[in-house]
Amino acid sequence: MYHHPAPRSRVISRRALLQGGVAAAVLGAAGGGSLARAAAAGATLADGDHVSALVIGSGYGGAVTALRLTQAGIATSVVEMGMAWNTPGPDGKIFCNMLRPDQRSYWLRTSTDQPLGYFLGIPANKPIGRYTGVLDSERFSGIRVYQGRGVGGGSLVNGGMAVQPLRSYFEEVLPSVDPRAMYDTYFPRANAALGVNHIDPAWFEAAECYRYARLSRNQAHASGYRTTFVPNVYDFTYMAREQANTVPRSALASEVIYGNNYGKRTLDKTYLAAAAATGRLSVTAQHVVTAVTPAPAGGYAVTMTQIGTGGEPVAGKTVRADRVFFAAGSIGTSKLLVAMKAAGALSGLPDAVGQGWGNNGNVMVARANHVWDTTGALQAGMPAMGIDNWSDARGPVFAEIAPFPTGVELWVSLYLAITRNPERARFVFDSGTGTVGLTWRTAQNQPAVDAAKRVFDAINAEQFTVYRRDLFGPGKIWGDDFTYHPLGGCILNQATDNYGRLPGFPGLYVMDGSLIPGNIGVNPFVTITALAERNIEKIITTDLS
Ligand code: FAE
Repeated sequence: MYHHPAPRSRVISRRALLQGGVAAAVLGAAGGGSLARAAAAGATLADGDHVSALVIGSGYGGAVTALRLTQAGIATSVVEMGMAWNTPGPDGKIFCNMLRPDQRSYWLRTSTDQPLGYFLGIPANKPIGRYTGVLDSERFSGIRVYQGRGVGGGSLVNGGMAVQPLRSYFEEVLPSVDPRAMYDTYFPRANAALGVNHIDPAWFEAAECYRYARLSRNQAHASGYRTTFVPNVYDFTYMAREQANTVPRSALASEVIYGNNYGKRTLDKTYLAAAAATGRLSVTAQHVVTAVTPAPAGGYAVTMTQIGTGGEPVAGKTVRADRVFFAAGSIGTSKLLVAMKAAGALSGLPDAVGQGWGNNGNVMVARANHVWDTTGALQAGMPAMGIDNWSDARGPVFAEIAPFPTGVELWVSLYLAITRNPERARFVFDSGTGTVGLTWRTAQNQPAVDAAKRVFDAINAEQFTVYRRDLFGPGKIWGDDFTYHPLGGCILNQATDNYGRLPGFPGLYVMDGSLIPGNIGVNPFVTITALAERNIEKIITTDLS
């Protein structure tokens, strides 16, 4: 067992929170005892509590909401289904790496479900213990959706790439949002609070761990494509010390999608730590919200199940909240709202709820290099460069140059392409099973494959190289049946008003990636963060003061 069991009483939970991720992170970030005391001020929710603001989910939307509400003087309770990742396991690490995945890697699975599930066409997944691990690969009929689970949401597992969308595309995707305010105020605010930093180009040119990126860049340039550096929330100065072997390695030790033990500025170290420092935050981990209904006494009744590390129910609780902020991610928020609408609990929600979901045009692909084109055995897990072919009218592509950090030379160049895929799906309640499904079919990702194929066919032709056909399935070139970037399902100014308010239900708000219409052209968390900053500012000034 790597983590203390879920708290059972307010007294224990206070102590748990003191030891907990947020407090530890605050201490780690600022070294201040007063901040630790502030974090301890919030206790885990108990059955029958009445709170002023409850936030469902602790990813980007939830963390922004928690910080700005607490700063405005409002006591805020965050409920998170995943664990507070703060206690080292027997190996002394909080997270496991990608080469030796154990129970900490996946959310309630008995084997890993790697994005690259094969090697030489042979299944590469490994058995693991069933545990509330940090990465969920949630399976719908036509797509697997990867999501972070834990206090910090997707920030715990993602590649840290912090990219602002092209302004013209942002204006097209979210036409009801004032772009000037976004680009002058909210993107800069988000980047600052997230701790976004830029790689030193001179260091990049020399670093062994980015040999793979330089090779892909040079090959892209030879075919006439532009590349661009990608900012990140991973501390590049820490990475330089990793390369110099003066600190414990994380990005250089095959740590990414199952968590980073060092170097990454995850939300528990940034937004949530700052919220805890106000003394007005409580974080209730390992609690799954299952229902939100209008409460007879006013506000909303939020029903949740406390779970143990095997996913087993430990206790049921209902809390009354004056205001509820849905920040459970595109999938989590959409599923909850669609289920509540179908159950009649929130039957007046607009029909647009559950619509407009997209995969951000994600598709992965790998190329096989010539033996003299080495990618390096040591590869930084944090991508730092992308191929920018977004201006191609025949099929825009922004392809990050992804690592394949196995620790040995494999001559593989890997890419995650973000394309402009117009296909959309919707969430549907199945009254037979009581679950919510997603209508996405794998074939809907063909536009993404077509756009990426144009770029990588050209690079292969120029380099006299071929695609790898063994990593996504036997004979399968395209990783087209999963996404890291679920977006939409509760679109701004359609399912909500222009600031995330759910019409007809005063005090209900949507704050996360479900607001974004399916495709934003770049990695999405900076946009999710900045949009949440914009919306919560409006909500605080107009609804809460
Ligand atoms: P999210 O961060 O998913 O937070 C939602 C939280 O709600 C999660 O912690 C859930 O556990 C929790 N939750 C869900 N349902 C419930 C419930 N019923 N009760 C209680 N809690 C619940 O949402 N994006 C980038 O911009 N750059 C990258 O480099 C990048 N790399 C990625 C790599 C991987 C492997 C993955 C999976 C994602 C990556 N992303 C990246 C996507 C990014 O992490 C994602 O867009 C954001 O995390 C979404 O933020 P939200 O606030 O919408």
